[in-house]
Amino acid sequence: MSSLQDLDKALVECLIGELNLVEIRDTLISVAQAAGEMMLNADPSVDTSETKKNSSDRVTATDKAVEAMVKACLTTAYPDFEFLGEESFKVGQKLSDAPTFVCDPIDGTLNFIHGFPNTAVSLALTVGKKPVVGVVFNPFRRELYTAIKGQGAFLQKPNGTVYRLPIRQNPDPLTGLNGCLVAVEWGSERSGPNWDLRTNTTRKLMSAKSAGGAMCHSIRSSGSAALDFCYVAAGQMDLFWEGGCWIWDICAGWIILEEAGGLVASANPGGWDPSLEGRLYLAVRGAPSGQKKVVEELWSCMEGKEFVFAH
Ligand code: LIP
Repeated sequence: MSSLQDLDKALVECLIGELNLVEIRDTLISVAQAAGEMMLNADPSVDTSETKKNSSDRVTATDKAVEAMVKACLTTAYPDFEFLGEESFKVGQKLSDAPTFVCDPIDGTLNFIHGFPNTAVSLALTVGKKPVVGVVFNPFRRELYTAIKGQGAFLQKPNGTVYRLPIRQNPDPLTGLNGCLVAVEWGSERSGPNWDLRTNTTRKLMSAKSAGGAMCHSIRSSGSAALDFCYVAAGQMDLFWEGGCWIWDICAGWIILEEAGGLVASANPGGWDPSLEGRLYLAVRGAPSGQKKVVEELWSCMEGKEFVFAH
């Protein structure tokens, strides 16, 4: 690493050191719980939701109201921090090195609209373009995932029991995709080369080895990238692969996964150091061995093709 990069790293570490990350986490938890109440008190429906890019890319008034509440609370409590949210995002907006709150007010909006209880508010803090605090709260299941850089990742269940993640503190090795439960999400882009890559790769993941496939145990699509990252962090899923979702979907889940011993590679082959804003994510659970093996095996299922997305 060059001396300039060392300097940047030292500056970022110094900046992080000046922040009270426990206080920030606790603030994000309080705000997430307030967001959860708004979600539980809402009465969403397909008819009252609006479309974005197409009929499967939807937003509700609750998404917008939750983000407005989150932004008001956090910019009041931390006026010098920046804010990046799904519903107020401007095309071309980029993370700076400054402390920045990253907000997905309702991750799994389609689930929210249809009443499928796999929906969460996802809140994170980044410094130097890296996540340092993450909070993901599913109010329908009352499950709260949290992490602070260097201080571990945790799941609080509805009865108040708190588990350090992964739930099994001595996870099994990863021996190959044929022993894995893989989360994939489908996005809203349903034609073109990205769609073909998504469907062809998923078919290959599921197909028998005799047909050239990976014969994974199965795939799951929960509808929320934020919760998929948390399920991988908990060790309940082995991998999560998606290209096309956004920084707000995964930022909190990213630090929760890292603090649970997991790693994030790119959804495209060969990317071992993906950026938060790259829209290309392959999350792998913590394991004593085999993480890189299953990453490379999944990449081989893409048969030399790659996702291409605008930023
Ligand atoms: C969703 C993501 C999911 C993706 C969906 C959607 P939203 O986020 O969590 O991974 O496949 O298209 O973007 O829009 O519900 O916040």
